[in-house]
Formats: sequence, structure tokens, C-alpha cells
Amino acid sequence: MVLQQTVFYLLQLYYLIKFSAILLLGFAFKGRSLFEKKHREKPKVLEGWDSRYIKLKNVRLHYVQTGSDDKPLMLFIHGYPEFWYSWRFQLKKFADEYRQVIPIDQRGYNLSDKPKPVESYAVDELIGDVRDVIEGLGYKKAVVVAHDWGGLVAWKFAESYPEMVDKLICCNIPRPGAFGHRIRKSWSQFRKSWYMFFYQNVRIPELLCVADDMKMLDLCFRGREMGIRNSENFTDDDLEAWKYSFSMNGASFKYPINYYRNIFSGKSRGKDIMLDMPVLIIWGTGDGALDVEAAEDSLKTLRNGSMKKIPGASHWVQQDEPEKVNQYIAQFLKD
Ligand SMILES: *[C@@H]1O[C@H](CO)[C@@H](O)[C@H](O)[C@H]1NC(C)=O
Ligand SMILES: *[C@@H]1O[C@H](CO)[C@@H](O)[C@H](O)[C@H]1NC(C)=O
Ligand SMILES: CC(=O)N[C@H]1CO[C@H](CO)[C@@H](O)[C@@H]1O
Repeated sequence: MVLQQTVFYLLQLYYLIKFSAILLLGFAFKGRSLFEKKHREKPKVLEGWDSRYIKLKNVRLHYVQTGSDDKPLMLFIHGYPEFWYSWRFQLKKFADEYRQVIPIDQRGYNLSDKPKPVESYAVDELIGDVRDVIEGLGYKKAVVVAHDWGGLVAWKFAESYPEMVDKLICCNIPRPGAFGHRIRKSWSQFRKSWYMFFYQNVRIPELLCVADDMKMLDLCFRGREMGIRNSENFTDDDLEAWKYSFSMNGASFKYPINYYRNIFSGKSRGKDIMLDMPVLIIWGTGDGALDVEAAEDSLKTLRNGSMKKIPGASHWVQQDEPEKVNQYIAQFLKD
């Protein structure tokens, strides 16, 4: 335990030094313009959606709705560094055919409230938001579809409130316990998780994210090493939508990064308990941040779990291969 802590701190320090040096270098070349905040217009792709708010106990969350009020609920939870828009390829399809479809902006993102204390972003708070949204919309349960950080929240939600999860679909996110096991055992997963250590530092991660007109977002969604299959699904306008979401209404990378600052403590650790509800894991095998082995281990903790692999698709699987993902979800909902 002490050894592990020491290794964590050393890694944290290493990345702090490394990225501070990179920022300093950038500053030496570009001066203040490195951190210049551009004025942005709302991109067209964000027009025409039915944008709503829901007031929960502690926060007000923003969401978008497609599909009519009288249908069963399908709740979508996005990952980092994203917002509801990451589900754009799913919204129309499932609204027409199935349900009331709600992608939320998690707290700290886009138009949702952004509480100040770091602890406001602990997993417990995040699963409380999911419970409150489902109840607040007048439902007892929902089909929950989640990706990346949204998936971690969804897995933990399903453990704490199994009766509220009709069916669960997790895209490119293993169960937290299986992931924790993997990261301790596998050098490959450990190496890919470097940013989790870096994000434990204060301020510098936020500065790195905004530097050079949020270059980080370009790299994330279109960078070569992300291995995107269908780059035409990530247009300039889409990228502008993300940048817009991280620059308006008091948005800051600080709040999403606070999710990571709670990751080594509390509920996000611990063993995976057996889940009974039907679960579908969808996995793009080209994920550069997460090894598939942890997802395979996750299946062992599901009584009614299955996995669909999408060969070569990137971490952003529901955007990269929307047709396949939609087809797998539709089939799973019919079963
Ligand atoms: C957040 O989502 C809403 C709803 O589509 C959109 O109008 C808005 O532009 C998005 N981003 C920000 C930062 O406002
Ligand atoms: C597993 O879930 C499916 C629905 O996806 C259901 O039809 C089936 O009966 C479940 N199987 C078991 C063993 O519970
Ligand atoms: C808008 C767009 O370009 N969509 C494409 C995204 O990728 C799928 C593959 O699943 C294509 O079929 C779409 O045309």
C-alpha cells in the first residue's frame, strides 16, 4: 500500500514536471496567445435540439430530449471530455423507434451546474444525479446507455440501484473493479492510464487542456494515435461543438478533471458485485486507452451479460461506428 502510494506520487510528479516543461516551452514560443480564449459562435450542429433542464436536489442538469414523454426512458451518459452531443448518432434512431431518449450533460459539463468543491465530483454524487434524473422525470427505471466515464457512473449506479436499471449498455468501459485489477497486473494498461496520474495535480492539467485553442480536444477526437476509423464522423463543426461546450457558460476543464481527482478514493474502488440485469458491453477493439481484457473480466461478474466487439473501432465507438453500435443496441433491446 505504501509502495503503491509512493509510486502514484512519483508518477504524478513526473507528469507534472513533464507537462509544465511543455507548457513553458509553448509559452516561450507563443507567449500569451498560447492561452488566448477565442470568441466562439454557437456551431450549427448544436441548433435544433430540444434542450431542457432538470432541477435535482443539489444541482441543475442540462439534457436534450428526443422521443415522446409517454414512452419508456432511455438515459444516455457521456464520458470525458465530452457532453451530450457524443450521442448524436443514437438519438434519432432510438427516439423514432423506441423511447423517450435523454442524453444528460453530467455535472460540471456544458450547461449543467458546476459545483466548486472537488468532492462534489465523487462517484457517489454522480450516481445520485442519475437516480434523481430518472425519478425526477417520473420513472421508476430506465435503459441506461453509457460510455467512458459515464460508464463508470452507470456500473456503480447499477450496483447501488439495480431495481432502477432495466437494461444496461456500456460502451468501451470495463467494470471499475475489473479495471483496477487489470491496471495493477498489466503494464500495458498501466502505461495507457498515465493521464489518471497526471490529472491528480492541480491547475496544470487544466492549463494543458486549454492551451493552443484547446488543442487537446483535436488530439482526442482526431489525433492519429486515437485510431479513429471513420474520421468523417468527426467534422470540423463537431470539434467546434466540443470547444464551444468547454468555453461557454463558465465551463472549464477543471470540473470534468475533478472526476479523476476522486478516482483513487471511495466508491470508485472496490470489488465488482454480481449484477443480475441484462447487460451488453460494446467494445471497439482499437481503444488506445483501455485494454479489452478488463471488459472480458467484467463479463464474469454479470449473470446475464454479453459483449459485442467492433474490430478496429476507436475508444469513441458510438461515434466512430454508429451503425454497428445502433444495430447491437436495437437487437439487445428487442431480446
Ligand atoms: C450545450 O447544449 C445545448 C443544447 O443543445 C447547446 O445549446 C449549447 O450550445 C451546448 N453548449 C454550451 C456550452 O452551451
Ligand atoms: C437475459 O436477458 C434477456 C434480455 O436481454 C432475457 O430475454 C433473458 O431471459 C435473460 N436470461 C436470463 C438467464 O436471465
Ligand atoms: C455523418 C456520417 O458521416 N456518418 C457516418 C459515420 O460512420 C458510419 C459507419 O458506421 C457511416 O455509415 C456513416 O455514414
